[in-house]
Amino acid sequence: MDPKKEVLYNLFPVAEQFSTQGRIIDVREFGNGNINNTFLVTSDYERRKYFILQRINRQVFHEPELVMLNMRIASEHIRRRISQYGAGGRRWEVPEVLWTRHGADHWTDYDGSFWRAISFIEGRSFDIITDIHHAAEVGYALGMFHHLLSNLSPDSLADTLKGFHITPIYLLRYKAVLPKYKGEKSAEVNYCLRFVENRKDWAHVLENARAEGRLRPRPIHGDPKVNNILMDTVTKNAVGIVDLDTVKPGLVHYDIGDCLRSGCNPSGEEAEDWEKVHFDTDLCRSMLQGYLTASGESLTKEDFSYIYDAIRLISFELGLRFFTDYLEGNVYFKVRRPEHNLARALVQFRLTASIESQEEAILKIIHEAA
Ligand code: GN1
Ligand code: MG
Repeated sequence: MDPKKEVLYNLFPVAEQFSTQGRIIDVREFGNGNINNTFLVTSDYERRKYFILQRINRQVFHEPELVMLNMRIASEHIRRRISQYGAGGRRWEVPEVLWTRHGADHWTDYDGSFWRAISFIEGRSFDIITDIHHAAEVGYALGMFHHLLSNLSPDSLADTLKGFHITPIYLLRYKAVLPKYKGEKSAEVNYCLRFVENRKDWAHVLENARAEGRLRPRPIHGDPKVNNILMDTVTKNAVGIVDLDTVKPGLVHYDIGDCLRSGCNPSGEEAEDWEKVHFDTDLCRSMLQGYLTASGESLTKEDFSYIYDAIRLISFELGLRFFTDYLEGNVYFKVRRPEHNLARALVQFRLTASIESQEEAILKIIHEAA
């Protein structure tokens, strides 16, 4: 908890909607999300001292009711499965949707803001991987998530974010935004322009494989980055994966690529010196092994053959998303300064270049893990 953050008394009445027992004593900003606003609520109810309150960004999630439905379907499925078969003998927690005083899974403010609350899971979140064990545990958490949802039909989940992780759609957006950009063509902007230009024809790789029936949709997390995996402070093991807003049907490759691009970048997404960013293959090996330990036999030979592309593509895609948002005037991701999304794009493109320069080594790691 960051004591510098102030108490938000104006949010007490919102938090009270979800606090069916006990009195609210504290509400503060929480975490580093780029889309929604997240708060930690403290109440005097001993059995639920803390919970998480969030305002869903309606510019991004046009149907937040469906986001809640997906979240409930997935988490209830996981909870049922754990109660039947256990969670590999370890502590494993699933975020639980909290009900309002009126028995709903969200509350809409007088100004149209969409609020929801979820249980607080005891554990620590890191923005950057600390060591090989941490890497293995982050991989394990994603593998566990995929394993627990492997018998849930993807058709039971709604598509709450059309085009999410579909790189050709991000490219179309980029092409539409680019001619309207009237800002400076700095060296950094030119680097990004060239970077995208040189890779645009390959960016269809996963969607082509899906269209050809080589890869099939499954329930995915959608955002399994390092700080969405909670770690037990004593055992240093992963205890759960949070942020279930993007749970929907998709390719597990989006998740695997996203987890690896996030975890194997020791400088982190917000690195100051983008030129020092690199992809760490030792972390990659460990994370993949962790993933496969938990995910079981769920990946086919064909699935394995697209893992390298997925790692490269999702890094590139996130760079493209940040860069497009910079060109568009920062309308999607929250920023702390006007050039923030450009800086983030450079980090992801540099990471992509590092992945490309180590293609052989990464392919060998994937081959050995398989
Ligand atoms: C966004 O809001 P947050 O931090 O959970 C984004 C992800 C990106 C991530 C990069 C719905 O997630 O796709 O990978 O930023 N979520 C959405 O940090 O676009
Ligand atoms: Mg998220």
